[in-house]
Amino acid sequence: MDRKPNVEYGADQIQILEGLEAVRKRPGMYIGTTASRGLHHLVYEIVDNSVDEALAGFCTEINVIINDDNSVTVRDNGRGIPTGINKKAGIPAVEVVFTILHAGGKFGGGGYKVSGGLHGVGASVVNALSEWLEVEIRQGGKVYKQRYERGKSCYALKEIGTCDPEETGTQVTFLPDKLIFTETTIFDFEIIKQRLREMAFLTKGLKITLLDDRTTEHAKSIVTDSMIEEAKEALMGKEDSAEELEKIVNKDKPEESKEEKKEKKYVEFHYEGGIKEYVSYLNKSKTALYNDVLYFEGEKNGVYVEVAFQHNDSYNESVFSFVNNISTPEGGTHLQGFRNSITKTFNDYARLNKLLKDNEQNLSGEDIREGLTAIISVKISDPQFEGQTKQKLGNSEARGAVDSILSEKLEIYLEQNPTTAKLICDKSILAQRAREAARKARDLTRRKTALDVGSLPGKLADCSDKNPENCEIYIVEGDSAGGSAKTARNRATQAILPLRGKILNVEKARMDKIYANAEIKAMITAFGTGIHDDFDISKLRYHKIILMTDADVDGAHIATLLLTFLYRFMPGLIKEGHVYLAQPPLYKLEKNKKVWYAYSDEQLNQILTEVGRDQNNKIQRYKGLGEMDADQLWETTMDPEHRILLRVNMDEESQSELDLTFTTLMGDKVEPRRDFIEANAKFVTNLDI
Ligand code: TSJ
Repeated sequence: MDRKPNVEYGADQIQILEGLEAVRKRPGMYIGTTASRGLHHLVYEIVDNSVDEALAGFCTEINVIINDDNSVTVRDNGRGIPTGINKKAGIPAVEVVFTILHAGGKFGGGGYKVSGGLHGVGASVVNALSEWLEVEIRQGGKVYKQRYERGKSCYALKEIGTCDPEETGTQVTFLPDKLIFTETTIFDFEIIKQRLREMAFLTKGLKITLLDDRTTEHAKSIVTDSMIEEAKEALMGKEDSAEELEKIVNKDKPEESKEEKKEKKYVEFHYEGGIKEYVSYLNKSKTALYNDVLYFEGEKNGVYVEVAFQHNDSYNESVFSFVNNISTPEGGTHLQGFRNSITKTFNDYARLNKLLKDNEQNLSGEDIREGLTAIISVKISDPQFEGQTKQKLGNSEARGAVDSILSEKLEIYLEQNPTTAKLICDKSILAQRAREAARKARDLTRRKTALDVGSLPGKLADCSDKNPENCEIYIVEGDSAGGSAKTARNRATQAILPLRGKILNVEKARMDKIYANAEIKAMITAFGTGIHDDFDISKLRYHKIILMTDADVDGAHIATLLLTFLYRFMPGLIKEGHVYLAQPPLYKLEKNKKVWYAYSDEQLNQILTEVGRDQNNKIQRYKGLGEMDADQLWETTMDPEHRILLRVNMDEESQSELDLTFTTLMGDKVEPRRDFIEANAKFVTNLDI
């Protein structure tokens, strides 16, 4: 096989290479980041093309495979990327797709293109950022192939065989370039799985499969600076190469953990009901208010609209909007259209049917959306994204299209289903009353706080530094641990807020009760940002919010309750990476007047291997923070020089999956919760040492 790069470049090719060289020079401009998130974007970028083919009506199945060498294969049964010569470029259309920037989907077709946000930059970007990429096309009974290395074609598109003329499609395999993705080139099955599930829900009828074909797993090790220093010392004079360092860092690990055989994994997503099934999926751990998931679709002014929703008996709004299969966490015109429509339609219905009396106030949108799970999905040929993160739809025609299609069809539905209509109206009226009570409670606390100056919570031991960037607040479970933490802390930069007793589960409480809760009030005033629509991150008083709970099941539960509160009331704190979990040690080991702390069972074993498993080893298992004195707490958990913090992040997870995480963990139904906890020890996070 001819694998040496094609070296005879014409003027066009030189331009092409300059284009792709620009991508390799500034990958962040094209995929946002070269960390894990950007790596996974490569997969979505390729899959989006196959989804476009499905939306155009020519593809019914997409297969994604993570191969053992960490390359990824995406295959579809569409028409196959056109192989004929593109007149303008003078090369096959498929080569245009892979070598010319922004050439994706500019020819032929019709229908709606998936392009916007960080997606839609095209297959050429993936090609430029891959060590190698191979494309295989089945078309007209022939199989075509081309290979590229770091964006450069290795040979012209060639026929490599024949096939059944009925059998058509495109297959792309690529290996992300380690020179670009320096942080990691290892794909995460769960991350890809979630996005593919979302894609399948949003494209009804399309079957998407994912196979993790990797069987070797190179155990991830956490290598600290001190380990590297030790390794360097041990090397003493030998060549200081990365390889040598790695050998030394790995040498003390038990043999079997270096390379582990792992199971292949496979999932299939195929939803004939599309977003209607999406809503059922999101409500599976909740109690639905009625059996139906309402579903409406239609097209107006070039906007294809789909809406599905169902109420549950919780108090949270879980509404997710998409444009061309891309999540719009900041909403936009399509979401406005949805909100206008349901507010107007339910008020009209309630008035007409005397569920709201003439002297009663209109229901607010918020009242109607209490306990609502909804998906709004629009497809539009020229989406305009606005806002700082370009995640907000701007096209004004989408507002009108969603509003009028939904209003017209929802009105008819309500007339034909009076039982469901009444259940929704009754719940909204209850929400209206609770909102009124909450407003009164809130006004009361406002008035009270207006009286005492500064009005920070009494239990808060604040820090003296006034620059929030330098400041951290420890939220500590229990008064006794709170006391040790107050003694141990650095008073200049570390504030301590001890919390007593059980934290209110905000998933199960209405606003009036939440506002009356002392612990929650204390956190809100201490942080300074306000909540919900009033949230203002510029008012944040501490750039690190550190949850410090016992290293046991109860501690984990309390941390989860706190995270749920933060997620529902101040998601911006998590999004912006201000929330951390402290990691208290599990064990203390003493020998010959030296002390080690271990943060996991594996680490304890590792230390024991190092120091020898002698009789006189003194091992203490910490059951709670309270067992440590102030010095120990400082040394192990609070000293910025030595502590381990886990940063809580939410950017790699889809919004709806995160919502599901919290409702599953904190909701009423026991079964899904148990399944979930067994399946995932997740939430978190990356290490911030
Ligand atoms: F672009 C790509 F390489 F990323 C890619 C494209 C990757 C994969 C896995 C699939 C595809 C792809 C493209 N699947 N199907 C298509 N279809 C077309 O490119 C196509 C085919 C026919 C016509 C036509 O008008 O006849 C138009 C298009 C856009």
